[in-house]
Amino acid sequence: MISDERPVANRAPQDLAARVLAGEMRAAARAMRLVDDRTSGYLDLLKVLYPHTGRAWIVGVTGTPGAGKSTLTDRLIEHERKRGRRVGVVAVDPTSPFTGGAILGDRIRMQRHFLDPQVFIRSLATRGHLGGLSRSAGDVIRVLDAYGCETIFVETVGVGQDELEVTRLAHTTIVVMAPGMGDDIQAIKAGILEVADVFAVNKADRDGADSTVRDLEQMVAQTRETAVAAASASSHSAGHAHRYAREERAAGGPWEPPVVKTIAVKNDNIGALFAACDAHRTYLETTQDGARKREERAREELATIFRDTLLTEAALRVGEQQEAAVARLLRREDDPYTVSEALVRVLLGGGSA
Ligand SMILES: Nc1nc2c(ncn2[C@@H]2O[C@H](COP(=O)(O)OP(=O)(O)OP(=O)(O)O)[C@@H](O)[C@H]2O)c(=O)[nH]1
Ligand SMILES: [Mg+2]
Repeated sequence: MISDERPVANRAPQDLAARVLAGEMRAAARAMRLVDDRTSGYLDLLKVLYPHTGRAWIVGVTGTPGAGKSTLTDRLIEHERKRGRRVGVVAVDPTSPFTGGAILGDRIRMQRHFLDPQVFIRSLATRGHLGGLSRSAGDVIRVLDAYGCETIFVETVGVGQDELEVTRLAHTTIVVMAPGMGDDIQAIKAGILEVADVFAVNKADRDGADSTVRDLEQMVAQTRETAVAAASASSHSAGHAHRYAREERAAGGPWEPPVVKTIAVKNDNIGALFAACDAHRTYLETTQDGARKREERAREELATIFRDTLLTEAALRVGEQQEAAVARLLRREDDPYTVSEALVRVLLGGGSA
């Protein structure tokens, strides 16, 4: 990777962190590169920054390719800037880091914000992250959060498992669809529906927007009915399902993703989209269901970092033995289950592989 800045490895992480916290843009840029490249000292930097994180509202923008995610994000940035907020953007590029195609496209679509010192845009390639995409994206988001970005947009194409995992970093996720994607709705049902907090049916200036809205609303209703039916089946009591539905509503939950029509290119209905996102934020902050989701996020944050730390440590300690075991597997002298258990024992200091 070509770097346009001086190396940072020799800088004390504390100094860099202090400059990030003071709101120095160049320091934030440097910190993000350090974190993404995992240059030595990056963990110390993250440890110093972490206590200053947790204030940003992280909004995921995902959906099918070309649905208008970047154009919409550009409008949402504008909306937040009008409220005087400092904004961060992490654009996860679906293409190869060598073509730079989509990164360039996103830059062009958001370029009017590039000169605004209160908007920080960072692109991440899908591949080439040592601890996985979602770990890298999470670390970059934490730097933006510490730097003082109040709202952070994360744009991903919701196709692969990696990208879906990145979506889990968000507090509120907008799934962007365009009209005439009936088959896509079927295809994404499994993955994207469960991460959607708000649906945007963008390109509402095109035919078929209303029927896409209907399809999505039907899906949301089906999900609700399934939940009610499940509650009813588990209680075996007549009338429980209705009571369940009533109580859930009275308790303010569960959240049902609203469907909002937008025309990003004409800045049409962006306020309504943002109002839906704001309502979701309030829901997260004020309901029990929201508290559960916050807990789930914290659990996943720790699990991602713990898994990565464990694998890094394991590679250091038993990497060679793991390699040696491959030869034994090839000769069929061993099975991978026994080998893995033995490696874990070595790792925990209780034996040899
Ligand atoms: N007609 C119409 N076109 C739109 C609208 N919003 C975006 N577009 C156009 O759709 C094309 C794709 O928009 P992008 O914002 O790049 O879409 P994207 O989802 O970010 O695309 P990828 O990141 O490549 O997946 C561009 O040519 C936009 O100008 C809209 O509301 N109506
Ligand atoms: Mg885009």
